[in-house]
Amino acid sequence: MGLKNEGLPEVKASLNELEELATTAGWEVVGNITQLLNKWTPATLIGTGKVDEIGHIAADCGANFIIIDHHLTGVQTRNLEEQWKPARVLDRSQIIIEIFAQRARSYEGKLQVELAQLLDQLPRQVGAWLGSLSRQGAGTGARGGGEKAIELDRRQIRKRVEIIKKKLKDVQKKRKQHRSSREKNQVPSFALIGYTNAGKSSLMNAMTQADVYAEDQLFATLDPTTRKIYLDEGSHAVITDTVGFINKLPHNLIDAFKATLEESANSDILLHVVDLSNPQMEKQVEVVDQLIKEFGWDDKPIIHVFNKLDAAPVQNRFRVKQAPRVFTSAQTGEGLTELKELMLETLNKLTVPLEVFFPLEEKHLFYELQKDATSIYKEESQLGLVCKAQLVPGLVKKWRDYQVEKGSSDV
Ligand SMILES: Nc1nc2c(ncn2[C@@H]2O[C@H](COP(=O)(O)OP(=O)(O)OP(=O)(O)O)[C@@H](O)[C@H]2O)c(=O)[nH]1
Ligand SMILES: [Mg+2]
Repeated sequence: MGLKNEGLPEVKASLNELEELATTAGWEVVGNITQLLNKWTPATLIGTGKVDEIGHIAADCGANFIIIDHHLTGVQTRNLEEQWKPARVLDRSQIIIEIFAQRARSYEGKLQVELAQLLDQLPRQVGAWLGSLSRQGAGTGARGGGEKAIELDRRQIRKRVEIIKKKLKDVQKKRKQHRSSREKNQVPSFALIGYTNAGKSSLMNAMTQADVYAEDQLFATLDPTTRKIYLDEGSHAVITDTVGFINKLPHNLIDAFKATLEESANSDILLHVVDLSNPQMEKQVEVVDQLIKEFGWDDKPIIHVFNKLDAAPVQNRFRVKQAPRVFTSAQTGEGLTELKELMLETLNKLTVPLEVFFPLEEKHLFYELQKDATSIYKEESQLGLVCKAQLVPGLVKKWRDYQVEKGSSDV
């Protein structure tokens, strides 16, 4: 069920996506209903007439779940479930969290999902309890016991939240160690980000010969994966594939998945992957841009990668305004060379050129410089080796003794 006090096309698109989410969760969608509303009814969100109508339709179809494309408070869920039983009621956030729960494979992923579930449960629980009280018209006498029970539940949830947070901290410490060794070695990093199902994992596979799970389903990826990527002879970098975004991504999930998102936060350059074939392309870009801002990633260089070129109507290319950009197909391989060139070019903007000369007896230093450089070329002569490399500014002084002076031409 979709509802909104905005335009109809937006509501329909969002509802289609909700259907996709339900299918992804493994459910069969038997029907959908849309209502445009100017104001909400506090107890049930939608008006009584509509509540009855949906109740009848759901009973006719034998629906087990009714999903509302809007946030529901605990009271509202409770009240609606009462009216629509035996069907259960979920809202958009809950179905997204449900999918994450089904997908989570790693220890860290599972902890993060459980944390999101608990954080989601806390406020709803109180609301639901208050809702049931007001329906029963319970007096203060009845309240005491219920209040204690709810407080006990809440205390237990909070306790569990603390335990999970601590476990997550331990896992994250290990991950940080990995990352800091990478950072010490100054390996430049890219992060694939973007709307779910845009083709991030497919691009990762196509560019690195990795074998990351890529599937036509929302949130196929939950755990981040990092691989080496060769952009050019003598250059080295890593690329991280991570969880996708969606419109109205639940905040509890964002909070719980902070560590996963940090993998992208720590990368030098973002690759914002967009599904060029999706009719909702602009809206999806907007959602991702908004999250980029919210996470404070907007000071990083961003390359826009318009993927699924093979499946997109030709005119979609003309709708694209973002720069720098590249059009790709992870499926056919089209545009991947251009993408790698653009990645290298962007990387080179973050680094500075260095020209050094190694006399014959110190030729082996080339290999050390290679480790520091994001790209390197060499020319051998009888006297030694001239190397042209790109380095992050901080590493240049290490090679000062070998640096070729500007204007000198005696090597
Ligand atoms: N036609 C076409 N399909 C593609 C292309 N790239 C990816 N796909 C398909 O799009 C679907 C989603 O691809 P993924 O790589 O899993 O997408 P993702 O962005 O990693 O998605 P999440 O991990 O769910 O966020 C899969 O069915 C891919 O086969 C492409 O260039 N062309
Ligand atoms: Mg993926």
